[in-house]
Amino acid sequence: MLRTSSPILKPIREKVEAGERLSLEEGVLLYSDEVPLPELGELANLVRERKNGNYAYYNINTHLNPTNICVYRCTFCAFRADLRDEKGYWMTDEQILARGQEAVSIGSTEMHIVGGLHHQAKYDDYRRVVSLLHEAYPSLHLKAWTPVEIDWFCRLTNKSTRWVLEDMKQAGLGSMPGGGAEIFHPEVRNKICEHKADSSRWFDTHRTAHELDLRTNCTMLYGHIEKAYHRIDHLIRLRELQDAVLQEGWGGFQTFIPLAFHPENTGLSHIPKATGLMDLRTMAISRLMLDNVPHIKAYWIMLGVGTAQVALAYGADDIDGTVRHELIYHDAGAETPEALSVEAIRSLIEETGREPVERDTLYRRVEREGTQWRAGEPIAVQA
Ligand code: V47
Repeated sequence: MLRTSSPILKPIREKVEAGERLSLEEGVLLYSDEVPLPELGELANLVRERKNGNYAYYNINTHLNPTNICVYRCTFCAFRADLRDEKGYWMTDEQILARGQEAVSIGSTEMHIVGGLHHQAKYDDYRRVVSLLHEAYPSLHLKAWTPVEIDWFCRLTNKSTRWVLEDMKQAGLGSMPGGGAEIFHPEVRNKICEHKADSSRWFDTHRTAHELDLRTNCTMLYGHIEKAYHRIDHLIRLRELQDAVLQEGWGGFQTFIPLAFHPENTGLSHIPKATGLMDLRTMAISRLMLDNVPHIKAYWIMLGVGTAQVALAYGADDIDGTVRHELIYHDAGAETPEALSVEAIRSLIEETGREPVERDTLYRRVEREGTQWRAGEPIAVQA
């Protein structure tokens, strides 16, 4: 039973307590200023603790962006570069392998790989990023490419999504991150990233990945030109795909990550960054709407460490990782550190009263001695 009870939330509170699903209208209502944030947080926390108890997960991970050169010009992106830009780069094999070596030497279990769509690179150049790392460092889980890259690879090869995913899996792909989702509703998507993979391509790719036994994440980019309706529509589309893939008996989405837009150095630099209260509200609403996704991540790089800590009481159960070499948010003005030590991440979780649990990408408990580790049992959560 919850402590507080404002009349506007009464019907929603009753549904959440009974484990019933919230509608689009109810989701939009939760964005109203009349809904008190602490009470919303309390409801989201109820669901969070039902699914994940007192655990707060983190991993030891490293990022790799093989290139920032991109044929697309998404208005929200500060990372991309033109072909002849001074800041444009394509990483050499030596640089990629050095990043893998660095990752393994600090005990990383995961490499998060995404990049631009280089005008002149071939499919094999992208495949090679995965195969090089997988062959040299087979214990490193490669969480790579979004449907935007996969769609591009389909065009480069003239092959199907299934072919590309199967081929990447053979090269060493372990799972897919949640990026490229932005906002699915065409009223917004057509304004912020009109050329890249649309919502149906995004969903087809994840569905195919799930069918091929690849787990994936999902995201939502908020705090730009979208309205509450577009956010809730986005969450419901994700919930529907998850229903469908779980129905098939496939693994589906593991984690949802709400991503606050960072305006610096982007085509939308006039838009102020979302406030901490908006971040917490979106975290809580995400937890309440996505009743079939096991984890909600408070990505500390994007939220800032303080808000990420509070988010662990507003629906989030995961804080991402120690992270190294993150560029997408830092190019867009993020003031968070480049990385956190394991001690720092554990102690910031402990300070919130939660129990830190090191997980691998597939949410198995990590058993470790220094930089050597093995995946233990899956961490039990309620589906
Ligand atoms: O798709 C790009 C977003 C995403 C900006 O799966 C921006 O574990 C804010 O998906 N301001 C990529 N956001 C990052 C991503 C992600 C991050 C952490 C963990 C996982 C995971 C996935 O970043 C893009 C886009 O939505 N983005 N530019 C910006 N200026």
